Amino acid sequence: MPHQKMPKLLTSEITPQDVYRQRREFMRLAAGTALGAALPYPIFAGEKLPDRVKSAYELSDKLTPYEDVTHYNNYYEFGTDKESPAKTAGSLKIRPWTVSVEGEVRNPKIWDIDSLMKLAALEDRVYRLRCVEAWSMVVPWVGFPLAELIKRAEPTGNAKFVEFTTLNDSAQMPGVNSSVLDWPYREGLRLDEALHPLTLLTFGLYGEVLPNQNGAPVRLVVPWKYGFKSAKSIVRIKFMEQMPVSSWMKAGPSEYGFYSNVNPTVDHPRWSQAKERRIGDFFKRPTLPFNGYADQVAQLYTGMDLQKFF
Ligand SMILES: Nc1nc2c(c(=O)[nH]1)N[C@H]1C(S)=C(S)[C@@H](COP(=O)(O)O)O[C@H]1N2
Ligand SMILES: [Mo]
Repeated sequence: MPHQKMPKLLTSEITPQDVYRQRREFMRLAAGTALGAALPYPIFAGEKLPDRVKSAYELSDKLTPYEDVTHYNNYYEFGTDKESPAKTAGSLKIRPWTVSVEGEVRNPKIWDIDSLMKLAALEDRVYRLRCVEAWSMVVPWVGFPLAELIKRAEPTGNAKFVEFTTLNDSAQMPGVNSSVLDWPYREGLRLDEALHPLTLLTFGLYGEVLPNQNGAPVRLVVPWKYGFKSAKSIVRIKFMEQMPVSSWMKAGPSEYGFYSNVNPTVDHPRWSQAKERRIGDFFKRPTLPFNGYADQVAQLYTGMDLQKFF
């Protein structure tokens, strides 16, 4: 590509975020020359996350390449096709960012994202992500158990469920002008699911800060449930007595239940859930109950009819 010209930015297009990013880049270069100077905490996509403790959840599955994990996405706030988020999510401003922890808790708190990231030791955790559309990936996420945050919030005896809400800003998210879902994107878990050690509050993947299209600056990963339970770019975590109604339940109550545990024996009304295609594979493989995490999570549902509570 010889002589390809870089588009020149109009002054009006330079956002405070661009200025901030430039200043950080400058600080980083300066810190590199002054031995021992502390580097700014990583916040932008592609920056390396600091040292992480070894995960207790090793998987032997082959990792899905970084390129696929970051260019084949579901993030309807940035369009409904899989290629769109990687192209358009650059408009999401990830600083300043706060996450409000509220509702049925003794310690409600508005967390600044940087303090939240430093709350507990980050871990690398390889998890399967399985979409309801029958494709799956294996992703090395970086985060810490959501339970760490929940403990600090001290849920009251009335807290039975947790609701997660995504940012809803049409200035940054072109997709929310469409009525494909009821915005803001909302998802929910039962409190014991949210407290399960597999449930990850996620800040990165492949050892780096999350790209915007994967849900920067903080998202959920619930590996035994269909991908849509793992809400991206979270601004609110609310503890409730009543079961929250998620955006997908609202969009199609007969198609998307509250639990949404990966279950090869419960079909989506319009297609089978018995098999899945690992991104990059040619042949489909059988889908495993609870996405392969039955040993860890099946006991959360003893006595429940999972055909009814799908
Ligand atoms: N806010 C928000 N979160 C979301 C979605 C979305 O459209 N908006 N899509 C969900 C779906 S359907 C899937 S499969 C996963 C995809 O995550 P990934 O793009 O990081 O692979 O994100 C989930 N979280
Ligand atoms: Mo999905």
